[in-house]
Amino acid sequence: MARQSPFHGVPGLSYLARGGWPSGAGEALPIDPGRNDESGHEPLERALYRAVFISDLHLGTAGCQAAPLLAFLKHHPSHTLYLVGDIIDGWQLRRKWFWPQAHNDVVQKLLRRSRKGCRVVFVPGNHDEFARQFDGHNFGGIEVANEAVHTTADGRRLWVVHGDHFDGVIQCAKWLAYVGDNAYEFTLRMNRHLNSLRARMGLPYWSLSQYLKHKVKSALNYVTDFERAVAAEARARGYQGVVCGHIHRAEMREIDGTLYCNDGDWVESLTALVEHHDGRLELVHWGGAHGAAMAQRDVAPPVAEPVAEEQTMS
Ligand SMILES: [Mn+2]
Repeated sequence: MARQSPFHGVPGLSYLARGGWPSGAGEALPIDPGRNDESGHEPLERALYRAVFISDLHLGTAGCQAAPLLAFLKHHPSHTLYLVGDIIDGWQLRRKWFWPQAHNDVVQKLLRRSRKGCRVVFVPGNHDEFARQFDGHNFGGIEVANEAVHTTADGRRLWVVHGDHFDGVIQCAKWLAYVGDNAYEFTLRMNRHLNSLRARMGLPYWSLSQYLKHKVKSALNYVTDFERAVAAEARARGYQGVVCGHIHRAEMREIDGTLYCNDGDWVESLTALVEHHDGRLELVHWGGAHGAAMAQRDVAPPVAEPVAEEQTMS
């Protein structure tokens, strides 16, 4: 039976094709890329990327940036797509049902991508831990795996895991309370009000911002500890690197000889990790700054700009 291209009819691709589709394929899109599995079986035709990793979409919350995410997915077809946890926010949905059409569109897009031949692997996180009981099962073609191993085109084995298990290891699960620029700016405004009130009450100045700076610093220590702990575990398990999410902080660097990649999130930073066909890994930030992405999402599709290029592995 004839199978269509996995990206047949996806408008974003013709946009990319105009921008210079490799090997002069023009509007003719790849047909049946096949499955890119651990057996080393290479797809017959090329999608734009060998693999794409995204995490922390938090579908089901108002914070989820579904529109830029849909635009990103359109423009980043791949042979394999890893969903590295916190895709659907079961914690929030239990509290309050929030499911706009755009969130449905994301789920539909993921299912459609799988139907059209892209291998989609869902590695559940803590916010969608309900899915962990389905380890090894398959839903609409989407494989559920509590952890996965991705082998890059240049033969490196990367451990793919959400990362929440390391919260316990570093004993600081409350980090989220202290990060986020918006919350920080808000507290700086609060500081002014607080101190004008204190002045009227005859109390001395007390710096909320100093206090919070200290808190932010401990949050940064948390991030570093998290990164080191995850990389050390990957190394102990014999992998050359790790891809995770969870802390909403995109990063790619070597830690003691192990490649640490965090694909970021789709709440604030709008970042993803992509693997090129030669095995080169790259962090992409959709549409530059968050504000720019918000401004552009209803106008022209932004072009993802690389935010970090991988250091050569020793
Ligand atoms: Mn998480």
